[in-house]
Amino acid sequence: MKVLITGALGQIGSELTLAMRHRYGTANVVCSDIKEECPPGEIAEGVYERLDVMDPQAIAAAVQRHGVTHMVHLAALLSAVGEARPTLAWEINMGGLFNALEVAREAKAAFFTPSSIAAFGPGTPVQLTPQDTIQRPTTMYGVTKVAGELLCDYYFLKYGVDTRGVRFPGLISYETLPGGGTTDYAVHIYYEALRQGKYTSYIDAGTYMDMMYMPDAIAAIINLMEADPHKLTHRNAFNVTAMSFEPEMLAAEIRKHIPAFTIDYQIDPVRQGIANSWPDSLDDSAARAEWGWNPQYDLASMTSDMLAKLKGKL
Ligand code: AKB
Repeated sequence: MKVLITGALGQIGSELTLAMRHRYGTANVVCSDIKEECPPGEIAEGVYERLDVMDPQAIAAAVQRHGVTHMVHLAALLSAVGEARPTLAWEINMGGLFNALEVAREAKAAFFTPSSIAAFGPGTPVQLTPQDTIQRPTTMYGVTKVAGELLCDYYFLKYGVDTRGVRFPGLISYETLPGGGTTDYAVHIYYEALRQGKYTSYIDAGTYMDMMYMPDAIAAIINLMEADPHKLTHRNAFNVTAMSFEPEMLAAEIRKHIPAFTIDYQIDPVRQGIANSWPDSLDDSAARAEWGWNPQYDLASMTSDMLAKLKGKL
């Protein structure tokens, strides 16, 4: 197994690279990103390729050079940045995905790329959103995620590329900050709780979204990639979730560790509008049945761990 991860210096990739190197061997996981240099640290101990996913020849050359058998395509713009720069979001999210899929087809490489809760829209059932349901998102990010799911299915059905994906909720982690998503508040709140003892949320009280702690997200990617293909009825992409909460619930959980913590609100209409268009909670029973999805962290255990880890870091 030789894995190439694109966008590997981002929030997911920086942790996935290390987890995969631990599991498959440092020499077997190529970290790639658009950044010129890999920042110093543990991730720099393995192979680094500077790779622009808009350059198909460069992706193909890297895949050939390293004898890649599995690709994890993470390079993408998130929802809030996507609304600010929709043309760029379309170009990178769809153009980059198409380029990467073409390389996977030529190289006969297995392929994982994440979708998102953003693949749903206002017409989707809000509670326990089913695996197979209406997908009419109203954000450019969401449009690229639905189109991406369809494109991955197409490459599987037409060319036999082993494409797999999950619809990630908001991901919470302490290693690398998320960049430009709607759910980012649920990461920033922990930093500000420790730094300032208070947080001003751009997402309103009462706005529920699905969330997940990064160790579960990493396990989801690895477990789905390793799953027996004969057991997969679905492929692109599985609903996965670990918890659903709104800002007041998160603040109350933080208060169990930092009793003086306070939250107030200054709503960002763009990100609030995006959040309002997404489900409150997903039904992830297909992932549980087909490849054994079973998240380990809930809001309480995630909050204890986040605060402990971040305290050390800050
Ligand atoms: C975002 O908020 O854009 C992402 C996502 C849910 O895909 N975290």
